[in-house]
Amino acid sequence: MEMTLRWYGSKFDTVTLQQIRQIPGVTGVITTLYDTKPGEVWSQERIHALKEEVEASGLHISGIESVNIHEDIKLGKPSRDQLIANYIETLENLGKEDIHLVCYNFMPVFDWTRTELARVLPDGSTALAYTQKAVDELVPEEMFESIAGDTNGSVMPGWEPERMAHVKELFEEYKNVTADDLFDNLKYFLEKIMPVCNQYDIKMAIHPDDPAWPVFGLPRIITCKENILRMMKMVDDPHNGVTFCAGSYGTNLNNDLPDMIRSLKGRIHFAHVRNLKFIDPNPETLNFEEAPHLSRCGSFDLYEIVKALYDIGFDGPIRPDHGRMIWGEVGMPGYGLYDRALGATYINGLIEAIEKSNK
Ligand code: DNO
Repeated sequence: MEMTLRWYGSKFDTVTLQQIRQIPGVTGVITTLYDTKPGEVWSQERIHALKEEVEASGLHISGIESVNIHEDIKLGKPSRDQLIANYIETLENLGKEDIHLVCYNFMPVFDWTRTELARVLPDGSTALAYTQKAVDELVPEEMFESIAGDTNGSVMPGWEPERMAHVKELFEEYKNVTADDLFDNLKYFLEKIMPVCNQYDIKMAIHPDDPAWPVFGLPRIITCKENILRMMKMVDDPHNGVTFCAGSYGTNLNNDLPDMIRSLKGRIHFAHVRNLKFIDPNPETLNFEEAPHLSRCGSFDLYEIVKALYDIGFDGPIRPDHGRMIWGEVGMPGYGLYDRALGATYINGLIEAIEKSNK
C-alpha cells in the first residue's frame, strides 16, 4: 500500500506540496486539474506540467481524483458520445504521462452530501456532519446555499458553483431516470472506455455515493456490496474497479465494511480510510459526524478495515480521508493538513503492525 494525500493543486489548496512531503511515510499525491469542467479534454501539456510540479517537490502523482463525468453521460443523452470521446482523450493523455489510476463517481447532480461543514466537536475542533432532519427540511436547490457559508472560501469538490447554478434544471432532467437506467448508462460509459484503459493500463476506481443511499429522490447506485458486484460483473474487466471509501460506504450501517473489502479482492484500486461517529443511527433521525481516524474515536474499527485490505493483497494507493479542522487551521473543510497528517501516521502505524504480525 502506498500512503498518499489528496492535493487540489497550488492554485486551490491551502496545503502545499512541501508540507505533504514532510508527513512521514507519504510518498504520493492524489490530484486533479481542479479548474477543468466535466466533459473537457485534459491536454497532455497541462498533465505534464502538473506532474513536473509534483515531482519537483520529491513526491509523485499516484492517481487522479477526479476526472468528473458530465451529467449528460449519466443521463444517457445523445450528446454523451462526444463527451465520452473527450473522456477517452483525457485518459489517453494521462496514460501517456504514465498515470494509471482514475477515481470518479457516478452520482447524479450532487457529489457527496453533508449538512454541516463545521460542527463543533467536544474538543473544540470542527468536522463535517450529517443529520437526516436537515436534509428532510431542505429544498434540494437550497442544499448548496445551506452549507456555502462554511467553506472557508474554498470551492468544494463536486459542488462547483457553476454547476450548482443549474440544479433546478438538472433535477428536472433526472425526473424519470431510474437506478436501472443509471446502471445502463454507467455500463455504456465503461464499455466505451475499457479499450483505452487496457491499452494504457489505467485503473478506473468508482467512488461510492456518499451518503450511500438515494438523496432527494435522485437514484444512487454505488451504495452497497450487491450493487458494486453488479457493476463489476456488467463490465467484467479488472480495469473496472472501485475506490473503497470507508467513510462513504460506512454511512449506511447495513454495509459490513471488512466483508465488502474481502468480496472485492482484486478490484479495489484505491482506498480512502476514515472514521465516522454515529450520534443517532436510526435512519429517520440519523445523525453522524466525521470523527478523528482512530478506532476509539468513532464507530468503526479501523484496524479491521486496514487488516481486510492487507488480507486481500491490496497494494494500491491509500489515503486518509476528511480530517477535522484542528489547531486553528483554516482550509477547505475536510482537507486541511494537520488532522489528515495525523490520519496518515495512524494508518501507517496500523499497516506496520499488521505487516509485522503477519510475518
Ligand atoms: C469528497 C470526496 C468526493 C470524491 C468524488 C470522487 O470529499 O470524497 O468528492 O472525490 O466523489 O469522484
